[in-house]
Amino acid sequence: MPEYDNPAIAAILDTTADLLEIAGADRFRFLSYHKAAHAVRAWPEDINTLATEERLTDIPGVGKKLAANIASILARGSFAEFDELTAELPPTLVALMQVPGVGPKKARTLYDRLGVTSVDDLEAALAEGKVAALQGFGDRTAANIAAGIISYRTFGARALLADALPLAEKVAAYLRALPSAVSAEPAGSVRRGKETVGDIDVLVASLDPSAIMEAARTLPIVTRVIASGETKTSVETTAGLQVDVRVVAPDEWGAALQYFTGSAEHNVRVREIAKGLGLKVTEYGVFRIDTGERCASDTEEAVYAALGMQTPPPELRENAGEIESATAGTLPKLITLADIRGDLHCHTTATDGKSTLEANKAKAAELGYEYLAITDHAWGLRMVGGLDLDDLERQWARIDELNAEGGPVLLKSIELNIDEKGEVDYPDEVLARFDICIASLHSGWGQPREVGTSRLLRAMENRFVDIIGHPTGRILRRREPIDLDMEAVCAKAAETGTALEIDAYPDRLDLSDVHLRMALRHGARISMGCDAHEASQMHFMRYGVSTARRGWVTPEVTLNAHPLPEMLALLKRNRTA
Ligand code: DGT
Ligand code: CA
Ligand code: CA
Ligand code: ZN
Repeated sequence: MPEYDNPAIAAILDTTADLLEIAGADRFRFLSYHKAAHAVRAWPEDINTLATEERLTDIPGVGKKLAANIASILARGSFAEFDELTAELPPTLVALMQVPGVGPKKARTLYDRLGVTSVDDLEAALAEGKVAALQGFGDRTAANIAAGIISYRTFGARALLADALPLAEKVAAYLRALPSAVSAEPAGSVRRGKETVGDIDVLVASLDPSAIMEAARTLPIVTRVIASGETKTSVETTAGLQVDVRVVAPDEWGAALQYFTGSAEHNVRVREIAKGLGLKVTEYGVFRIDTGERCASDTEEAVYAALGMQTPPPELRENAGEIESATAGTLPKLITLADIRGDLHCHTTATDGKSTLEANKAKAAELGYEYLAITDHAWGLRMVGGLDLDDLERQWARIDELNAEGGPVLLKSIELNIDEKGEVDYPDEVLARFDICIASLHSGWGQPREVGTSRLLRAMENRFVDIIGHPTGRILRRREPIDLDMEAVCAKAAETGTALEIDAYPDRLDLSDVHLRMALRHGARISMGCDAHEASQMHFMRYGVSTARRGWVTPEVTLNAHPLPEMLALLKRNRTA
């Protein structure tokens, strides 16, 4: 039986939820699987340990029934309800739902009426005009779906970093521990910290390639060997992700790691520069073109040094200026997880969070934080029980008590909702009583760019709005960003002293790397928070840090890389005019 880890279990629970939705199950039933999947993914302990100790129900949202289902997956790869569902509906249908323009109902119709079970089938049906001919579809819907397929092929089929990175680290650790392995590290987009990845690349140094290839084919998480040669093996894993394992000689390690970390664009530019120096860079080393002599290969630092460059952190390797900066010796000192002194975005049971103030504080203490901003939803978001004044007084009183006990300081904060006009909840005299206010858009998809932009600009003019939360509202693989003039947003943020957030929740990572660089260029400050709806989700900060690094973010510009008094002094509300 192949081994399942937390993301692999979460993937099956998500598939179950999607199949239930396609099957027309009621909302609570399929949402309960999505919620459990989220929680399993975020849970810091290994699912197998929990199962062995019969503690699966420790995970929030996992009751007796779900616990039994998870135990069944661990034992035999499936569970009764999943078997029933997949007897009726092929599990590949869930990929259809990820195509923008195709929801659960359309997926069902496409399957029932046209026998479409995959994105490839869908593409064929579109080409034959069968989709447009379906009742309730028509030419416009068909064109919309065709556009959706292009977007799906570019983004939708990719995995979240938070699912891929732990798996990549596990595979690397497993291979590194082999007696025949000298070293093993994740490479590719995972090493670059990209928010979504196509596949996982792991590089191994060894003098016994066949032993490494054998180990790669028999990794405990393998469900299928896609291809296996002398130096490269590709396998499919229980999480559905492809893993490519490559093996190189130990003295080629640096050159191979440089090559397979990519990005392809970075490598192309590196090779151009090398050529100008009379050098040739391959996955085997840096060579002099005239004599063929190898000048560097064993470490990445040696490879870049041979080209007269500093070694760019992997997150920067996108040919977006890092090569010029590395050549000039001016690479920035990027933020690291160790720089983070607190988390500026989390929810509690007072609104739609699953953990109490106490549990969140305990987690902040465990992570070594100095402070934690409690940012439940404000009144305007009534659908999630947004807080009224009485609720706030109650929460503040409890925060005072908890702060009196020492440990990480809980900050009285809120996630305000930016309304259609750009106004936020509560009158100024209430807003003035918070330590920090985040304000976020929770609506506006499909609005003209000017409307969304002016809502954000207006919100930033409010002197009590310290931070704009998840500025574009994107949900990776599910929801496009709100159309905004980000140059104007970043300029306004800098002008008003409003920080822009990196929401570190794995499917948000919003601001993105590109927008972060824009924000920095305008001189805006950055704030980081996990948007945890469960205390364990505060572990997501590492993905926010990856994104920050990809955006060239330094600790200086990051609010929560500063000690509490300095951080507070940097807030808009505390600026002296
Ligand atoms: P992904 O998997 O789509 O998220 O992105 P990567 O960057 O991990 O791409 P992948 O897995 O195809 O290849 C890993 C790295 O290996 C890539 O970043 C650069 C290098 N590489 C692989 N094949 C090629 C190639 O044909 N040309 C170039 N220039 N580089 C390649
Ligand atoms: Ca890859
Ligand atoms: Ca690959
Ligand atoms: Zn939030």
